Amino acid sequence: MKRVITYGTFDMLHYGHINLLRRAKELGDYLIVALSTDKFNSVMKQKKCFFSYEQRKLLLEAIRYVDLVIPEESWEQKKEDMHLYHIDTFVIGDDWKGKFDYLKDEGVEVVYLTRTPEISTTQIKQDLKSKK
Ligand code: C2G
Repeated sequence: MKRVITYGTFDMLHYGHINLLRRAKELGDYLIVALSTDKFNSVMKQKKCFFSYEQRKLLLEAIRYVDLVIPEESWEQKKEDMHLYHIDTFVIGDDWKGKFDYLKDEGVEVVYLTRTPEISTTQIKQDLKSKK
């Protein structure tokens, strides 16, 4: 049972997120998503979410590729998570390329997947604003 993990905010879920999650699941048998909490988003990522953690969690749990959703509360938890959840592969979009290579030292494979172009939560918000 190959276990894969990814991390993110996943606000205003869109097809870019789904493309990432589908490809992440293709890398193994069990996919864990560490979902940024509201506090982590606002304090550490300076992100203001449209949906709350509970709402974003509900959406992610409805996706066929996702097997478990856990909270992401700090930048530092990844190292421990690799052992706590017996992870084989860490995967994230290539906008983070190189940033998590240190996790290889924990014995996991680190994979950066290409982002889906032209779609982002920020873009959706901007488009909605301009369409008023
Ligand atoms: N993503 C993608 N294509 C897009 C938009 C997002 O592949 N058009 C990917 C991102 O690369 C990321 C995941 O979808 O792997 C979630 O995106 P965000 O919610 O924006 O995640 P981010 O804020 O980058 O959080 O500790 C890591 C951070 O929590 C990552």
